[in-house]
Amino acid sequence: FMEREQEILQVVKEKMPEKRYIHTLGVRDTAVLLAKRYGVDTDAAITAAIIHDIAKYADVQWMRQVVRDHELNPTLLQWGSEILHGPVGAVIAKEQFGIEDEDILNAIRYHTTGRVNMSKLEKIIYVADMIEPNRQFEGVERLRKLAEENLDKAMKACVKHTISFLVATEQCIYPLSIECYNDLMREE
Ligand code: DGI
Ligand code: FE
Ligand code: FE
Repeated sequence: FMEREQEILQVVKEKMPEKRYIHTLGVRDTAVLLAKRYGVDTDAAITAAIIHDIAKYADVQWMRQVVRDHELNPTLLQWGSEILHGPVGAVIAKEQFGIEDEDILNAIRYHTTGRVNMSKLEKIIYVADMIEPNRQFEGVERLRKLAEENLDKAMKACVKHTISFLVATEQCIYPLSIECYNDLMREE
């Protein structure tokens, strides 16, 4: 598996600036820690983590074509690369790397927005993406601490942070992000 990981990382590295690649390695390392902590397969966590941002710097027109060709949700066509890179990344994972595991594909697909009824792996990738060591924002330490204690509480706090950030910066909120937030707030 480690050889496969290095092969994928080599491809991933070429698709992004150095800084994003360092972020990718940070997400991998954090995802491994969380996977061990919460009893999730570490190879699955590594695979999802190293591929999650592969489409981040892809051309938006090309990503829109992927959405059409693969008949992904047509509402995606109204959104930019922030929302497109997850779903398109999952297509690349399947087509280019032959990943068939639906849980891994979902973790990549929903890593930006989250969704209703997320698996443990999906939550781990969402949370690891936000708290990996290179992330610096007000409140990240609290999220890191929560992630060590309780995955669901950490997920809830991370989604709350994302929604608050989007409101504060007057950005549109993708419907799945709102559904994810509602799902988490309804739980307990
Ligand atoms: O790709 P990363 O920067 O590692 O992180 P990400 O994929 O979680 O998020 C990318 C950006 O997308 C980040 O600035 C937050 C933003 N985002 C998350 N949910 C939404 C969103 N942007 C919009 N417009 N709407 C959302 O629902
Ligand atoms: Fe991302
Ligand atoms: Fe990321």
